[in-house]
Amino acid sequence: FKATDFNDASGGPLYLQLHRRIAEAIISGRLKPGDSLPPEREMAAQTGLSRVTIRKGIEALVASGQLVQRRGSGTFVAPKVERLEQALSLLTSFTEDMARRGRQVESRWLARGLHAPAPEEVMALGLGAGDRVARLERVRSSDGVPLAIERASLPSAILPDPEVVETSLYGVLEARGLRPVRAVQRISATNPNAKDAELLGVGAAVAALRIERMSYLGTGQVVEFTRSIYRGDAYDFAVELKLAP
Ligand code: 16G
Repeated sequence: FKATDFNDASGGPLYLQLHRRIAEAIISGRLKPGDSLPPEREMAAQTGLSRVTIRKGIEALVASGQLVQRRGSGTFVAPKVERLEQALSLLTSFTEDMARRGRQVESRWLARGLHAPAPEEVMALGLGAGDRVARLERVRSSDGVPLAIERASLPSAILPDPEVVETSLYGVLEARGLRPVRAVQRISATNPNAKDAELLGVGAAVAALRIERMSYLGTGQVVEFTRSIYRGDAYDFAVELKLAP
């Protein structure tokens, strides 16, 4: 961009002109997924716009997910994510889903430990007085792209040692004969909050899916109560429907 790109008089507010220019460059492919934008002060020098105007012009593109900002390393054109089709009728784990697609799994731990349960967890897990809860909170990525944030709560009777879970929770449960065999899931539309948007590397104005899963052993005992935020631009959930009886 150069100073002559921006017209004070007729083109509307300068930050919107910048916003439009960047959006056009992304659509036309002149800026490609993963490309970095020059630092704010460099853009200001190139365009003659103030740093405040530059920041404002970029802000809305970050909120809409077209640009991503990584603390300390700058502003980038959002990487293109490949959409994944996820069957809704099978009780699988994230690790299994990705392995089936031949993809690598990475988990970034946000929290993993035993806690006194919150009222919501007591109710969901049917905990007794004095029972503890194992909490596993992680950003789940595949091939370097964050796809979901999962916050799982399990009765400590099921998982007394949450720190043993390194990669697959269902893997650990399976080895102990505690793999859930049934689950109920609820999916609803949401926008991620600012913190979750940053963890997922998306803008806070993008669409996301909130998924709650309650899973059970064959005996009916609750195994997990998991609340997740899945990226709306990365997932298609698909299910086969049958004629109602
Ligand atoms: C899935 C489940 C989650 C479960 C996790 C275990 C949803 C929508 N999905 O992602 O409830 O805790 O698998 O995965 O909640 P893991 O065995 O790879 O740790």
